[in-house]
Amino acid sequence: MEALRAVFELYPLGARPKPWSYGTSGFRGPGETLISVACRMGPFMAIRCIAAKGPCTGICFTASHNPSGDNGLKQIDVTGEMLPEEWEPYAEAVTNAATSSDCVKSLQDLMEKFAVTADMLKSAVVHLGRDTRPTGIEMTAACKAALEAVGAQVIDYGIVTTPQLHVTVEASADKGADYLSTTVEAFKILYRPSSPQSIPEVLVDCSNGVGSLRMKDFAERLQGVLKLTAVNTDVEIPTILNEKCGADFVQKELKWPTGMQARDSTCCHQVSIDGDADRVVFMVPHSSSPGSLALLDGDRILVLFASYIRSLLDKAGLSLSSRLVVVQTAYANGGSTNYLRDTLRLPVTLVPTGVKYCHAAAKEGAIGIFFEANGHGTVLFSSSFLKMLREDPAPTTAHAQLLALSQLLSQVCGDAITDMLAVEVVLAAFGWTLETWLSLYTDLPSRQLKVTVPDPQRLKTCWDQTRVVSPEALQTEIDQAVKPYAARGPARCFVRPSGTEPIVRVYAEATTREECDALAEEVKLLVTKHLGIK
Ligand code: 16G
Ligand code: MG
Repeated sequence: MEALRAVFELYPLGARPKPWSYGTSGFRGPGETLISVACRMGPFMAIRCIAAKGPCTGICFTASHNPSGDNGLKQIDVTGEMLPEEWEPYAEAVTNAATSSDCVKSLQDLMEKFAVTADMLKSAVVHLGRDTRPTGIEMTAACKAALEAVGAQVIDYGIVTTPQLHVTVEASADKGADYLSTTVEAFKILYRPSSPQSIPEVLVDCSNGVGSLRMKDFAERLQGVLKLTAVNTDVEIPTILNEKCGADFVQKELKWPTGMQARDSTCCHQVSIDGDADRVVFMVPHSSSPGSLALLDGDRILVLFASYIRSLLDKAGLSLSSRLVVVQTAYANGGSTNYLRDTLRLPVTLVPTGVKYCHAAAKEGAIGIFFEANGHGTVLFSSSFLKMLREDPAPTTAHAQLLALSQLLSQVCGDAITDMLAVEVVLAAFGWTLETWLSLYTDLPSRQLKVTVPDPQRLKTCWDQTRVVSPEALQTEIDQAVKPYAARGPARCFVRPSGTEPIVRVYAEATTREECDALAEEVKLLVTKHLGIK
């Protein structure tokens, strides 16, 4: 452990505004402050690999849709899924240890707790990957140095999308499959356009991030099947990453990303993915507001996938609606939840914000579909359901299609590119245009606001984040504020501390845009009244 301590000395804990906190999806902050975190998390993930008896774990250095100066770590467990929540406090203890010796001690405590010896660490394997941010190079180097100091094996994939690294870890554990070949083959089985003329060109805004590299691979492999054109692919100029482009920009600003504009949607589908390619949204020209766009977000992708899977199950003669689990968060637009419940007859399981909660809930089903409104999501198929499909003595085409869908869609995290391909599969199967898809239901007007308060984490909510638990009086006053709006139609409002920014978020839905704005502003004032103004 002396060698490890010496490496930690090279990458000391830098200045940081406050102690590191794991957050919604892993450590995130200004890139240069994360070098020591990357260094420390290397041996940490080696310990996790041995403790969980896996062939390997992984770390992807990415800050997703954040500005290019930020960076982050997405830690991948032995299954290819996210690090289990119980391990988050251990990770925080290691990253916040004051000195190199304290950090070694903290890792040793963890090894003792999980009966991992220094010798065992030599058989650990940790996969590393990074997005296109420049600080990822130094983070990788620091992490590698610490892993080598404990004798663990490092496999560095260089620049990869987050979903791709998740799949390489999963593949070692399970399938041994190749990401591109598996997904492309599955797509070719599933994609059945009614005629060559009906095949749209798919224009993909890649946010000037790592997704552009993978998109080129897919475009090449799908030549003659689907025309994929990547836009915003300049990974050489770091400052333009996520700048006026990408899924987060489009979803929050409701604006066309750089390089895109209203186009005839019958021959051109326009799509936007985020900086690490794990979120996707579709866009269509707004019917009544020339030049602007209507968004086909994660809620609508969920509804589309749920409709498709229902139809495949019917065709396969399998009735499993009770084991078809549909998962949303409180940010899901009420219009989508109503459509799922009333038209598709699928009740929704509500979970806290963050893929880890959605994923865990979706795993409960024979088939579990989850999407956050912001475009994170996938469809999970249980191994027993897949086995049943494979072994059914009277298989139908729908059986094969369900199996192919489980190959196309990531089983370990949301993948923007394969989600996008699956949307094309469903639209072609139903013969739907983007407008038909958009017309399935109407969004309830909604409004999101950020509130800056001295200590956002003082705000505590109930598990699904729909109600404030503390300060208690805040919820009572929010209820009072919502009442007059609810008397005029469906209205709701909730607040929660962000897990990625030092702010509180307010979300309001009401019958008109004006009412949403007014309700959100009222509740914003209540938040500052109870939590103070910064
Ligand atoms: C992260 C989460 C995303 C969540 C968002 C919420 C993952 C991979 N990503 O981006 O699921 O919607 O945080 O951000 O889990 P917030 O806590 O700032 O509202
Ligand atoms: Mg992302």
